[in-house]
Amino acid sequence: MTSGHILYGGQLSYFTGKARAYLNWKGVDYEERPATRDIYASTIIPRIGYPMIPLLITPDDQAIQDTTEIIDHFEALEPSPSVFPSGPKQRLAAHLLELYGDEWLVIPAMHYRWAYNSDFAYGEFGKIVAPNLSGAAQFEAGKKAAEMFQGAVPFLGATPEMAPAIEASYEALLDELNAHFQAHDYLFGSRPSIGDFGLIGPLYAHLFRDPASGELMKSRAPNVARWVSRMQSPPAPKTGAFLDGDEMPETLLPILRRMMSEQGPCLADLTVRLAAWRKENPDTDIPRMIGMHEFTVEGQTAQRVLLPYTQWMLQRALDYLSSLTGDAHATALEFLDAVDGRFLASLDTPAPVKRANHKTVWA
Ligand SMILES: N[C@@H](CCC(=O)N[C@@H](CS)C(=O)NCC(=O)O)C(=O)O
Repeated sequence: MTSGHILYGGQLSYFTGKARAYLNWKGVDYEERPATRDIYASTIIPRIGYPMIPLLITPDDQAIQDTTEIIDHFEALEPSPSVFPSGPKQRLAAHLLELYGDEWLVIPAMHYRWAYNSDFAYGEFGKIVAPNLSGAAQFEAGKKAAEMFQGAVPFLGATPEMAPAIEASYEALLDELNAHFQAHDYLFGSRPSIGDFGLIGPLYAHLFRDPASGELMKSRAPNVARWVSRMQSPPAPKTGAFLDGDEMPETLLPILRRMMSEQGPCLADLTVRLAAWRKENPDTDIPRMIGMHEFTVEGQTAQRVLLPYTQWMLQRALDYLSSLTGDAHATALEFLDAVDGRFLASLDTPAPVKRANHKTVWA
């Protein structure tokens, strides 16, 4: 693997945790550097046009923002060992769990960070944005920088009214994951998949490293905490195998059912709302968000943002599903039936999107 990559990010960041876990497992030679205020101004904004981390700079000076695109980049350079399982059930489930980790578990991640760990988070933001300050001045700089993230929390659906439902769902998810990681090192055996990398985003920086959340995880779900450590510092990079025969561990089924019952209706609604938005706004660039819609967790309903980017990640799973034929397709449908996800097989995306130049654009 080529040397000399730079990853700009931070320990406190959801998506840096995902990229770091992947780069460490894939054996990429890289150096992680903090995304300080100066780096945002000198590198991140000039290279991609907006403030977002992590940003990977390759030795030939390509800038890649977006963890899925970073992973695709290295998987194309070195296809084996792959983080994409080859069995249809495992691969489809892996794509879906990336979508769940990236685009849905942001709800408990943000809730727990800002409800229980805000002082820790301000301090951590301070260390990154103002490394030359110290004490109260650094804390205040961190608090200021954190306001943008904190301001987004209600839009993501993590409102005080939703807190009991979010916590009930997350605690049940921890129990389900704990049962799974009792028997398996990773989601599909002894090798991490794209699904593991999706889940590590929320489950590392926010739900493991933030102290109050880490205590909850370690006491309630120690096998999950061990998986998080294994993901961040893989004991044996580039090794391991997916379970033989496209086996789908029974312990993953409740997790996928939870995803389908919570995120599923929002995914279906997004495809409809995005198509309607395009009709009303022909020839317009796709904005980051196109409105709000209802979501329900544990019987509690609130509103959250509609993000076109989410459809891009959904399309990756749907495109994979529609590439399957014959027995492989039938097997994938049986798997979807088993997790109450059959609706995905007939889900249309009338306004498909793709990624180009760090943006989500019409396909
Ligand atoms: N889909 C992107 C998401 C990256 C992302 O949301 N990064 C956060 C930090 S973990 C950020 O910089 N957010 C700034 C913002 O949302 O404006 C990826 O996979 O890299």
